[in-house]
Amino acid sequence: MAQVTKEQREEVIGHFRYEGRLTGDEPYGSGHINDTYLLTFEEAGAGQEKAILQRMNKAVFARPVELMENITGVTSHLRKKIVEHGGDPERETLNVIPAADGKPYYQDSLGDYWRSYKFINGATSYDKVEKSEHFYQSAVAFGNFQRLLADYPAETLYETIEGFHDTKARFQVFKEAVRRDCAGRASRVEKEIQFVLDREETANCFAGLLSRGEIPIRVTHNDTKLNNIMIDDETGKGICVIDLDTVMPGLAVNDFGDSIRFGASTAAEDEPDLDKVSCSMELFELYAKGYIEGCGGKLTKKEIELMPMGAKVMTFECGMRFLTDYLQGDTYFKIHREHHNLDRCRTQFKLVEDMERKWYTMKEIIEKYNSSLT
Ligand code: ADP
Ligand code: GN1
Ligand code: MG
Repeated sequence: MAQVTKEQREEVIGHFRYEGRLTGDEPYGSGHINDTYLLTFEEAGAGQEKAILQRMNKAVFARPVELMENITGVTSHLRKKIVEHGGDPERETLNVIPAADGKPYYQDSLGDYWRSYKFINGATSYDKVEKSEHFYQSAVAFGNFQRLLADYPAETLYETIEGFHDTKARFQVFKEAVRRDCAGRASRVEKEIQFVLDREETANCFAGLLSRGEIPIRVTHNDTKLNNIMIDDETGKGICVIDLDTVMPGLAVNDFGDSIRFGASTAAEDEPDLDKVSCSMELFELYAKGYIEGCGGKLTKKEIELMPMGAKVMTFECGMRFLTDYLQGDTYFKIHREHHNLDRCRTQFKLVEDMERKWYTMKEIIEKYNSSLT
């Protein structure tokens, strides 16, 4: 997508209902998809107010109006439950700031879609586990999110990205990208291509279980990276689940697995030194414990049993997606250096290998929690 210009942002900011004088406007966060800005406003007597402003990526999200309908539906549902439980709905769920015309988005004169959220003060989104307790608290928060949305009418949610975690279909897209080799890069990543081709069974695993009715479709987040949780600076608790673009019907094991892929790794997602990359069994166990607790009995025994598979499938899928994008010339994920997607792909495959090595340890950990449930 074209870069956002200052003029474009000025137009957009003028079309939201903000109070006070704009004193700050800067790029924010480390997401790979949308363009996020932190806005600061000063109001005489009232002090400083902050807001998040985002340009939605229209190449990735083809129907932003439907997407925002999902988000307003889900956040209203969460707000009601948070209030019922005596929580603070200003901090524990995202709050959409409407545009001047009352809509939850604004379409600018270039055709781009924008939305804005109240800024959650006194909380941090972490790109890496700094304290293991944070990771545990993020698990409880994602589990709670699952529990609070268990009675949300899934059939009213739009599929914002078709087949988002259909790993089986993504495997076919990958093979096609190899065949086309439109960026002329396939010959330099033969090893990585073979790594994917050797694991078709992993790619097909959940499609098979779903078709046999062995696992249920639930309302899921589908992008459960640690940096999509706000951790309270004082209490260290996971207070709010953010980045709701991909909330749609999906699999709880994938939500679990995506968190492990990102947060239980001993290195950053794009670490070039693969010796630093492994899957920590301590963090895996901590997250499993927190997620099962947070879900509050909503998961079936089968879903819990499949948690190691969720971790492996999500890590494999993400590595395959990075490699597909690399082969297609880096058109999907934002990159910040040459071969960035290849570095990302390699960390994911290193993690998959490590999980394969530690398979029985992961199974044992999960079995321990599963057998203690009635
Ligand atoms: P992306 O889809 O690009 O990952 P996110 O919605 O996750 O975008 O936002 C990017 C970053 O902006 C987050 O990781 C977080 O640091 C910050 N952020 C997003 N929404 C809020 C909010 N309401 N309050 C405070 N920070 C936020
Ligand atoms: C993207 O938007 P962000 O950075 O939270 C991607 C996820 C990937 C992740 C890898 C809509 O998430 O699916 O797992 O990058 N989101 C979308 O870091 O494709
Ligand atoms: Mg994000």
